[in-house]
Amino acid sequence: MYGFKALIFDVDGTVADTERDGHRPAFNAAFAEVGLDWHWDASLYGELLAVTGGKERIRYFMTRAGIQLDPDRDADAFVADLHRRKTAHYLAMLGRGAIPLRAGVMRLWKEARAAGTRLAIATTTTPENVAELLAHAGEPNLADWFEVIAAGDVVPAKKPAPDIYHLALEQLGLDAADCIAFEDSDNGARAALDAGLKSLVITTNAYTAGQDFGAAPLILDQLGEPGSPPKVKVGELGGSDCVDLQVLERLHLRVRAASGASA
Ligand code: XBP
Ligand code: MG
Repeated sequence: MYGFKALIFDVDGTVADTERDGHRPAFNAAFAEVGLDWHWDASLYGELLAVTGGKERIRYFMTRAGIQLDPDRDADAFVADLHRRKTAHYLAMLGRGAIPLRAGVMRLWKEARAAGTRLAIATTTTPENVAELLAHAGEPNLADWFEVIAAGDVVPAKKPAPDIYHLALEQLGLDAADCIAFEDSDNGARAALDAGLKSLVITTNAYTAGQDFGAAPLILDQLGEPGSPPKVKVGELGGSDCVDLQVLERLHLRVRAASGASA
């Protein structure tokens, strides 16, 4: 039996490396589809990731590029249409199985499930994107493993606001102190920490490796697999060679001890 009750996973950049080779080409395909000469290369996209949410990112790009629509054009409708088209391209890519899960994710989910640990998702992307990613991850009915999937426009404010984590905790009926969160970005880390999720594991990726993750107690380049350990930046694996439930138990106990809570 473990001291924590649930694991809450971010999706983009954490569960799968979706941004550079998934969302970005899908945005570009949507721009081309409507005859826009916009193109987000990998480096520009890295800058645009400062803003979470696909619609919000399109607006941010337009502001940065000084792009103004004809005054008689409905900007919300324009952005919503572009985002709908982008989502269609992204779903098609997922449907082709183009984006695998990151190393260690499926293993840890299986370990958690076998141990009776509850699983949840808290992400900025749309619920359809989550469903399609899970549907092509190689396990039948994988989405059913998750008691809660909190995703997309269901909350007033997106990460770094803690709203989506508050919603996931509320739907789990759990306190933040009883959960461990998994994130990849500075925006995500702030959202989790501001929701009280101090037991936070960061797995960085090419876009987030240099970011500031605040008080996150465990920062690595991946979750790792037995025999293929992750690079640990902050924290320790304490004898395990990948992030497993024993590592999470030690992390959780350390965090609870540090916050003066009894084990
Ligand atoms: C990261 C995001 C998302 C995606 C694009 O989500 O900021 O907006 O970049 O997805 P996460 P949408 O919280 O999982 O890291 O276009 O569906 O918003
Ligand atoms: Mg993320």
